[in-house]
Amino acid sequence: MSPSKNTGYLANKIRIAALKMAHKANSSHIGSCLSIADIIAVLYDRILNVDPENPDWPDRDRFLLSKGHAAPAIYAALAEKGFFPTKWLDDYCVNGSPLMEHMNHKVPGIELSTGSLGHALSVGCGMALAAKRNLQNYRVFVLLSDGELDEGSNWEAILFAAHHNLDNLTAIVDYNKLQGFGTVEQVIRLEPLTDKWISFGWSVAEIDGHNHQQIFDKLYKVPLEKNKPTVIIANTIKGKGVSFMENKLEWHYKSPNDEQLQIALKELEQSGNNK
Ligand SMILES: Cc1ncc(C[n+]2csc(CCOP(=O)(O)OP(=O)(O)O)c2C)c(N)n1
Ligand SMILES: [Mg+2]
Repeated sequence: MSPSKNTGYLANKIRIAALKMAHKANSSHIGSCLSIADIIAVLYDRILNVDPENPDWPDRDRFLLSKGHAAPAIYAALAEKGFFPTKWLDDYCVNGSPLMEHMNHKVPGIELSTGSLGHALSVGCGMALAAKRNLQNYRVFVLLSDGELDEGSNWEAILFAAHHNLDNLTAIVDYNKLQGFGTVEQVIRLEPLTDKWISFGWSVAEIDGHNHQQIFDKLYKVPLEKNKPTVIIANTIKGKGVSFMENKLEWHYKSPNDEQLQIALKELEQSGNNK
């Protein structure tokens, strides 16, 4: 199996929409959105079993964005998949719009409001355990950031998931090696990250988080081992796809001005549907 030919197009759409939202709202976190655009495109293309016509369907897969500051990437994907009209994206961060700066569960297709880092993996554990106890077949996917792993609550959830054999739970770590105020290595080092998850009883795979085939190959096969939760450590580049934003700390908080937006859009248009 392969990802569909649509994922390159979808990832590009997500990047373009997120840039426009950040520019118009003068908001932060564009680097964080660009970092996960490829993972989100593959997830919403063929991995997540969700239905835009029936977003609360009880057996749907659950997707939680723990790094809720990257909400525009999810809003863009949901609009593109038909959960709500694309026009809503124009009102990102506008008073009264459901598209709040961080993830808002009142938006169709969003399971959990996030933005305060460190919470969604615990919620995901509860959802996964509930599925087991209620004999439901849905899966739970939680996308975490690397800086977020500094929060101790994650490590409680990591212990809990392994203890309860939650093989219907998959964590994905957006390992872009940058946080808000420095590199992960400078702030609190995570290495050896793979060994840490293994020692906590998880099944681990490491991938290039911008390679659609690699993202698909692992996500399509989860759980990677029976009775164990899975974590995919996705090596990524913060700001990926816009040359002057790639791997630059400042684009965690900065918003593109008119000229920067035009340059960024041009670059993305030229790269086009190339995955
Ligand atoms: C509990 C909590 N503390 C602090 C913040 C402020 N904050 C927003 S993003 C961020 C760090 C971003 O780095 P990382 O977690 O690696 O996310 P990335 O954008 O690189 O994916 C911080 C500290 C927050 N949202 N929640
Ligand atoms: Mg990071």
